[in-house]
Amino acid sequence: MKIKQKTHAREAIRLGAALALAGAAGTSLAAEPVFFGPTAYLSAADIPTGFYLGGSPQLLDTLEDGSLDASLLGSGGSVISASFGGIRDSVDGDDGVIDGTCGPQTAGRCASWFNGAGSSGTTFTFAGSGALPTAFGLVWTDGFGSITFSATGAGGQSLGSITVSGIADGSANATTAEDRFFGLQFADGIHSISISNSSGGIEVDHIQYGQMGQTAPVPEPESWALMAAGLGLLAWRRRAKPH
Ligand SMILES: [Ca+2]
Ligand SMILES: [Ca+2]
Ligand SMILES: [Ca+2]
Repeated sequence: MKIKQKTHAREAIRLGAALALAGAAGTSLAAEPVFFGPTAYLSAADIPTGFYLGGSPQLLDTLEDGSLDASLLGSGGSVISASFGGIRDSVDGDDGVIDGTCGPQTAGRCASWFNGAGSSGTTFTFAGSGALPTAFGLVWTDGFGSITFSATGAGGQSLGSITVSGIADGSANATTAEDRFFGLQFADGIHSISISNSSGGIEVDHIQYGQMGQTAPVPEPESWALMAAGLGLLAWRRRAKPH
C-alpha cells in the first residue's frame, strides 16, 4: 500500500508538469514575432510548412514580369532582368527547371531585385489595400558576408531581426544552392521587411506575403509524450475513481 501511494505521488507530479506544459503552450498564442528561415529555397514548393494559412501566399512576386507588384513599395535597388547580363541571380525554378541556376542563359527569364550596396539594405513595404499581412517573406539569392533580416509592425515598431553567416557561396554567377528563404509571422500585422548583407551587392527574389498559418509553436516530441502521459493518467484516474 505504501509503495502504491508513492507511485501515485510520483504520477501526480508528472501530471502537474504535463498540465504546466499545456498551460505554457496556451500562453504562446499571444502575438509575438516568429522568424522563419534561413531555409533552402529553389522554388515556391520550398515555402516553409505552416508559414501561410492554407499553405499559399496572397502574393508571390517572382519579378518575372519585370516589375514589383503594385501592392509593394521597394526601396534600395530595383528589378533587373535580361539586360543586366550574367550576374543576375533569380530563384532557380523561375526558368522552369531546377538545375542549379537561373541566370543569363535563359533569355527573357530569371528576373530578380538587385541593390549594389548590400550593407545599406533593401526594404519592401506593404502598400496594398486591406489588412496588413501577418506572414511576410522573401528569398535572398546573392551577396557576400553575413545576412540580416528584420521587420516592422503596423506602428513602425521594430519586430526584431536575425543575422546569419556562412550561407553566401562567394559566387556572383547565379548559383542557387545558397539561396535562402527569410520570413516572419506576426499576428498584429507586418508593415515592412528589410534585408541586408555585410559587403558587396545584394540580390533577392520571390517577395511574398499572406496570412499566417500555424499560430503556436509545435511542442517538442518529449513535450507531446509528457502531455500524452498526463492525459492518459487523467483518464486512468477517472476510470479508477470510486463512485
Ligand atoms: Ca533553373
Ligand atoms: Ca525571379
Ligand atoms: Ca545565389
